[in-house]
Amino acid sequence: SGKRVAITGASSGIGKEIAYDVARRGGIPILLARSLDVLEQEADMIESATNIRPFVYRLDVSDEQAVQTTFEEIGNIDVLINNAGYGRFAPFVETELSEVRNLFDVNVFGLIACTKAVLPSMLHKRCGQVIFVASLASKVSTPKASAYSASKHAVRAIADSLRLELAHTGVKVSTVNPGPVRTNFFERADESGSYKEQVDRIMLNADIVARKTVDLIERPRRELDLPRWMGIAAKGYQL
Ligand code: NJP
Repeated sequence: SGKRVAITGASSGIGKEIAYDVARRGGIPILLARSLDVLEQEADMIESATNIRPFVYRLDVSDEQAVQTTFEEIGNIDVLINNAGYGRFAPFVETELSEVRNLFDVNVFGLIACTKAVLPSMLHKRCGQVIFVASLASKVSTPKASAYSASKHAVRAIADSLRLELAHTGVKVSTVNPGPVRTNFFERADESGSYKEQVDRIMLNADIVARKTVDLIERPRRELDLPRWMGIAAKGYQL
């Protein structure tokens, strides 16, 4: 389709699979993450698999200044996929406030900054799309996940508000809420391994989540829960 699709958190997991899928469908992926070397290798692999050369930029989404300058450098973007994020599953009393702040800096303020950076030109063109990778945790809270769940509730709220605000502007807003997905996410989020063990049976593969996310570019929808029964199932989980 030739659309220029910027993907944050493109160096691993869901974001990496999204990048492949965008290129396979003829779009031009713009890969963003902190690990530049990983992104460069990934771009080579995507190019040899699809003949499409992705663009690559190092970006820490929690660095407001860097977000601004990086998106200025990138220029025109048709779709922004706000995917960068991480989780920390730990008892509330054992979680330092600084950890909560850091999590919000990435999961919430990071995507606000990225979205602010791309919206003016999309509004000017009266065309564009912002896709938020939130989580089932934006709807269902589980124990030992207060900060993560709050951050994802915030993401969904931002997307819902923005969608209403941008109605009739030509800019579309979509939210994806995946259940547990087989990625590196749990290495950082769940050091005890207990959550991963519980959800292992029902984990989705990242390529499926990516495919459904990229489908939203061709057929925009407001919100997508993956899979749809997960919302009910997740209520039973104890960490
Ligand atoms: O995780 P992982 P996923 N600035 O760890 C990047 C949500 N989700 O693919 O910077 C910029 O494989 C990091 O890159 P790097 C989840 O909350 C997941 O599963 O190089 N980028 C890497 O590319 C998240 O929003 C599950 O370290 C930063 C990527 O983020 C999204 O899906 C379930 C960054 C993380 O890749 C992708 O996570 C669910 C920063 N400061 C929602 N910090 C699940 N896996 O079960 C990290 O409901 N990144």
